[in-house]
Amino acid sequence: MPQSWRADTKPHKFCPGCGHGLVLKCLGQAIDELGIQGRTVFGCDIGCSLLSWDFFNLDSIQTHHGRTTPVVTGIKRARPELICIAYMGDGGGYSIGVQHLISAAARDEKITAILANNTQYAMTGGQMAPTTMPGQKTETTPYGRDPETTGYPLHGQEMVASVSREGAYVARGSIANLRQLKSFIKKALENQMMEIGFSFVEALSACPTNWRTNAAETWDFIEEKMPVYFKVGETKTPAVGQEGARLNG
Ligand SMILES: Cc1ncc(C[n+]2csc(CCOP(=O)(O)OP(=O)(O)O)c2C)c(N)n1
Ligand code: SF4
Ligand SMILES: [Mg+2]
Repeated sequence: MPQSWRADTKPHKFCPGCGHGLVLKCLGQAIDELGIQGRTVFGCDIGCSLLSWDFFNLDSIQTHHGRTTPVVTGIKRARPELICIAYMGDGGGYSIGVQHLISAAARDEKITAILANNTQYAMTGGQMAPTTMPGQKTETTPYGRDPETTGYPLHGQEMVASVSREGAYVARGSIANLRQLKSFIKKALENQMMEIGFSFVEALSACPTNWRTNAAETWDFIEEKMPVYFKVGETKTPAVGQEGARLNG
């Protein structure tokens, strides 16, 4: 268990097989390895991410749905010496709070945003989100998402990369590759520590409860189906910039 986790609040409250715990494990390990526990603030959204409000032994704040990014931005502006993290779901970051995420990236706020993409609004029962895959059945698309009437999955990570400035770090990892996901989160935090620029990591995550999948189906969705639309890799790094985008497949 990462040092920066609170042992007294474990086992955590996520469903069995949920991806949030794995993303937060990578975050905890990155905080440990960077030695920043004493000066890190953690903000979480409404959505299943709110179940992490007491997850870490860090100063933590739980915000209104979609508003984690501006709240954490405010903390960072008031206390620039702190390392400030905004944790959210795909609904919070790419739908109801998309204006905040995009604006923070465009303003080059020196914060780190981490978004768990589980292709739907999980906490409210699994409705369609901008990230829902074509043909995917949800509470509001019982016959499967039809791109003709509801569009194709939003490439949120690429959207954030396209509006962010040189010096930003933007990547997409997956719970299917925890070592890589941790390294992306670590690089994002280092970007903030070195005051280089905005940083953002999307993590492909799992929600077996609303997907109604068994273990094998869950991993198939994460490893095979999601990467068809959501390419895993670093899209923007301070060293190579946006033009040198490299996707690691
Ligand atoms: C302003 C507002 N609108 C709607 C809601 C209802 N609501 C709560 S959680 C949620 C969905 C969260 O989905 P996501 O951000 O993807 O997180 P997940 O639960 O999937 O991890 C919604 C719509 C709310 N709490 N506040
Ligand atoms: S509903 Fe889905 S996202 Fe929420 S805790 Fe359960 S498995 Fe995780
Ligand atoms: Mg979601």
